Amino acid sequence: MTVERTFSIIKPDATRRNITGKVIDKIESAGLKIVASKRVQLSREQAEGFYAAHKERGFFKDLVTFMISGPVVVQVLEGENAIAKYREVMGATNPANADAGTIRKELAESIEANTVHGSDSPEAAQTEIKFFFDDNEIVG
Ligand code: RTP
Ligand code: MG
Repeated sequence: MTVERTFSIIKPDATRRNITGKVIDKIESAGLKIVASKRVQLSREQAEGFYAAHKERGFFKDLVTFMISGPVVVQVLEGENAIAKYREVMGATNPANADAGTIRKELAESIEANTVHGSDSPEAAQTEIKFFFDDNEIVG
């Protein structure tokens, strides 16, 4: 059994629609434990830094503009195989392709306004957690 931590963002489409609780319910129902959480307004510089790996992609500018369009909730999730498990709970990037029962199938608006972010590897999880949280803000 591998207990891991992953990094989650509840995106501006969810805070705007006041459905962060529905997202959190999906996370907790899957057995993932929220060990850190805060609501923040990202600056353009922060969002560009966070998504630096995507900066050559055609959707980069729109993605950054969307991610700063309102507050987000950043969280650290802990559990067995948390990284892969959360990606499953999230569903496919495009909600049209997401499986039934996933966050994106049930709640997302579009391929861009897709409600949640989750780390896609252990390396990304570590970098992304450090981007937003000090060790003393994470209580396991
Ligand atoms: P995330 O990083 O947010 O967890 O999502 P992901 O791995 O499923 O998707 P990724 O390919 O990493 O893309 C990052 C975010 O960019 C937006 N996106 N827009 N307009 C488009 O074609 C497009 N493609 C991706 C989405 O918000 C996606 O989550
Ligand atoms: Mg990604």
